[in-house]
Amino acid sequence: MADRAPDVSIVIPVYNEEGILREAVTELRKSLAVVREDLGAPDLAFEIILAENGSRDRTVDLARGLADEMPDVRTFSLGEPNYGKALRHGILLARGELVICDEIDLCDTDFYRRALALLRARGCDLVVGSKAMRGARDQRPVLRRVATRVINGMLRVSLDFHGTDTHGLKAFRRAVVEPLVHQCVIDKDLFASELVIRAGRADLSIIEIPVRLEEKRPAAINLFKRVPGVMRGLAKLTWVIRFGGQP
Ligand SMILES: Nc1nc2c(ncn2[C@@H]2O[C@H](COP(=O)(O)OP(=O)(O)O)[C@@H](O)[C@H]2O)c(=O)[nH]1
Ligand SMILES: [Mg+2]
Repeated sequence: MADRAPDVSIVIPVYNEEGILREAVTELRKSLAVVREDLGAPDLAFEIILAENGSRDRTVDLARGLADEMPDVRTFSLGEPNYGKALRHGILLARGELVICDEIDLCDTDFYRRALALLRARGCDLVVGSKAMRGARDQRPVLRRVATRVINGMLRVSLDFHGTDTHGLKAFRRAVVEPLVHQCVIDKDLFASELVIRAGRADLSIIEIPVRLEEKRPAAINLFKRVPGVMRGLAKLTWVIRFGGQP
């Protein structure tokens, strides 16, 4: 059993999360038992990849401790803070046929259950958890909800994006999405958006499902501090995708 490749890899970028890391991972592993049961797949094997970079608190030590203690947890640490780079590296390390991208303040196993049911029934290649579509319930502060819609609006106008969300929860068939990960050129916050946009343009079969978003703690980085980087990322993304230019 120890050497068996996992069926599903859960990739979670983590940055300065000493306050919730151990509890979140412990809870997540417990909830996975319920997911297996709900899916009628008692043998479904998961791995959890904690993709860290740049933390200045005890996150790295804690993540390593968890990985030593728990056979299904792996971690790596990459240097300067960079959400997209960590997520990308985590996806490329994933061994499961299916991959779930989550966030440590969400660990939304209800999304896992619904997304895995769709993927296992071969209903699609990529499931995007949307905070903004009909049926979603986003309990973040109003400014953050508005920011999500503004970014989506910009992606629609500049890149002809047809969905309602690109950031956050995702699940996909690794063999189909991995080649797109290699094509992505944007890191930081907008890597996930580039991946979803490339998936749409590559005609992958994508299903958005509504999620209920309840964060275990407020976002660590101030929204306004993220604006310049996101705007630069959007400009670069538009240039690269629309005009095929090199960054
Ligand atoms: N590796 C890594 N993870 C990050 C970074 N910034 C945020 N994260 C993680 O990404 C997830 C979402 O971050 P959060 O602060 O809640 O921002 P949100 O996406 O706007 O809600 C959490 O698991 C964070 O620990 C980063 O620079 N590097
Ligand atoms: Mg969050």
